[in-house]
Amino acid sequence: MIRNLLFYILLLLAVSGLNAENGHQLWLRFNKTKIDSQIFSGIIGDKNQFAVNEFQHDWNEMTGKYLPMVNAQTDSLLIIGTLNDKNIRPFGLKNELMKLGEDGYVIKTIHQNNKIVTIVASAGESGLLYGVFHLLRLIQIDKFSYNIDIVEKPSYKIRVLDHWDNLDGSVERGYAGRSIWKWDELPNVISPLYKEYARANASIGINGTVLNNVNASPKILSPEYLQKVKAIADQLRPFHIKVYFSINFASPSTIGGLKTSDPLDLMVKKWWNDKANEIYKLIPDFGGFLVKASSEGQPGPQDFGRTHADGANMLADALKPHGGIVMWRAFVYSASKDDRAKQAYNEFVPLDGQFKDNVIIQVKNGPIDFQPREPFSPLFGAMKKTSLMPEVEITQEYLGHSIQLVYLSTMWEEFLKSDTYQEGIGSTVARTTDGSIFPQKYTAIAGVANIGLDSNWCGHQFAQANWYAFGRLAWNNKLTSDQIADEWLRLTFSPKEKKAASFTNTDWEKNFLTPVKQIMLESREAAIHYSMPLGLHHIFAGLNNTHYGPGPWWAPKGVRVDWTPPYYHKADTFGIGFDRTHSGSDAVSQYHEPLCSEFNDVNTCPEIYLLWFHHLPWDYKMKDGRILWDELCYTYEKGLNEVRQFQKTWDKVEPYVDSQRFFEVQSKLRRQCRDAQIWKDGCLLYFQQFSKRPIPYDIERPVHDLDDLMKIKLNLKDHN
Ligand code: BDP
Repeated sequence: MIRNLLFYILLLLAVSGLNAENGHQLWLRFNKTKIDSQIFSGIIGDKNQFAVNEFQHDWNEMTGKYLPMVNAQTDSLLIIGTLNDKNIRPFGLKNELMKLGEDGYVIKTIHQNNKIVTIVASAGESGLLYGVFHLLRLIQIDKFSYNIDIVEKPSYKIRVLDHWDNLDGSVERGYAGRSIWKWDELPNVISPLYKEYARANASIGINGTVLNNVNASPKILSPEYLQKVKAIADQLRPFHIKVYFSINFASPSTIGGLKTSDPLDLMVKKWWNDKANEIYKLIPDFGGFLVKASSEGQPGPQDFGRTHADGANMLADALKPHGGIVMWRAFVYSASKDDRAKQAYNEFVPLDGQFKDNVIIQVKNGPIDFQPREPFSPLFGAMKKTSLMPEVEITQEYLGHSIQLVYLSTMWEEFLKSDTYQEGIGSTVARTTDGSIFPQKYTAIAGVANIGLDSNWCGHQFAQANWYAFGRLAWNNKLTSDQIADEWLRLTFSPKEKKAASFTNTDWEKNFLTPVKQIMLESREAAIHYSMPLGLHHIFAGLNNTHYGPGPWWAPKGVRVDWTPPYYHKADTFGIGFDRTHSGSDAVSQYHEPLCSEFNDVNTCPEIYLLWFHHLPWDYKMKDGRILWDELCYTYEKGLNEVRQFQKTWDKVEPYVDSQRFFEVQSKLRRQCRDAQIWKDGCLLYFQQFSKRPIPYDIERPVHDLDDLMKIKLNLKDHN
């Protein structure tokens, strides 16, 4: 009996050992990357320096030993230090490093008297850590050489993850399990995850964390919770990550005992000033507040007849003496008759120039709400005397949760490179926000985190790539999605890890890297094809407000119209699409020329935005000669086929991936295919009621009935 038990325990251990590759190490898989330990023979650096220790730790994982600390030159020496370090000073880098700022760094190899010296140097401690991670990355992916000359400076000064985590442990729009912040246990119990999280972020240059949901509980400002925040801040600080939190604008009255939260009230101002003092006493490097106010039912200055500027400036004044900032969100819209896409611009542009210099307006990439594809928000470049920061959504609220493989870097790249024309050709969103065009005291970018307690952090192995890509683009907004995917795949599925004897690096690149990278690069476009092609947007099922499956039909009586899909697609017997031209809602006028005319004219409007800006007849002739209805059908079909192709491609890479991650991704792709079919069938059968045209006969017939689909509630629980 006992023997049997032992046998089963051993078997279980063996099996779990074989399958233990859960992806928890993210892209930091040093212990799995065996490298040539001859690259360096010794290191000069301060033993107490955090970056030096990080290097030694990871080097040890890769080679099995620490690099010997030496005093004098050896054959291939590594020197790590800041500009004031006596070992760095002789290289005469001071001016260069000063220009790169605290976070910037250089990595150079210098050939001196037959010796090779590699240096990692920076003006600040943070830059040194980023430089070390960059060097490690190069070593990990075999891109290190003795002819290296790297100079890096981040595109944005502030690079934050916004956690939509609630204080009860749930995560709004989170698909990777519960919150990693264990509020109940804090400050007494410190989860080891906090440090792991901080290290992962530092490795890609993220330097800020907003701990809680923008729909904020006032409780975060209570003395009890401030102690918890302090405990987290203490864990993140060594990794140069500042803590921020979202505040509830009504806090002075809800927890402060005041009669009002009017931003112009003297008692209210005093309350916030006192609160800021209390916070900074505990957390001297506290980053500041993120504020969702007068938006989707959240309290705000408009409750008291005040403007966004009044509200933001009052908080900015409280934080200013401590060096803190206010990230004030422009995600505002009401149930008014006006087109939702126009409202943020209309509210904020008139306030340009009225905000204090430590306020940054946080603007979502598109004018509606993180849809699979939107044109950029016209606010970018339009507020010339106010700092703006882009907000993108890493968590896949509208792009398949953690069920679907959708690589978002291509979406952000498209957005950052969009030309606003506001200050002439080349006024891209990136350049209007990173200080290249407007003199901004602070530059920043935010991504809504996709992190939770799931063992792989993000719910889907490939969702890790979105966290990675956000960090890399925040660091360098000129990187391409191809470069980022390449880097991430090499780090995360290193060829060194599996069956090393049975395939060469070239095999791996040909049979794994190339096809899988292609899946990643095509995945967002495929998701658009099978869900909301040609400029369609927000046609999700309203059921439980999940934003997962299709629901172009969803419009129950009594629900605000701008929360129902027909408001957005406007399908009728004439045609489909939202008329935002001069003769419609005139949203086009919010774009600078030549975009305004280009979007307004159906002949020049890019087809990817066609139904975003135009309501067109079903038989409208597309550029390829098809009528609009047919084009819609072919595009949905194309999207479904693309996912099927992803499935086939993934199945072929099995020899190159550990079994756990292989099967996890495989089963999620299977589900993605089923759901893409539901999107295709649901949307085509529904829109067909208006178009009254056949689905072109060379297209695969729908396999579902519309009636069934209208009742279906995709069982998200299975995969979340
Ligand atoms: C929407 C989400 C909602 C958020 C809101 C926001 O559905 O959960 O609270 O954005 O950004 O996309 O404030």
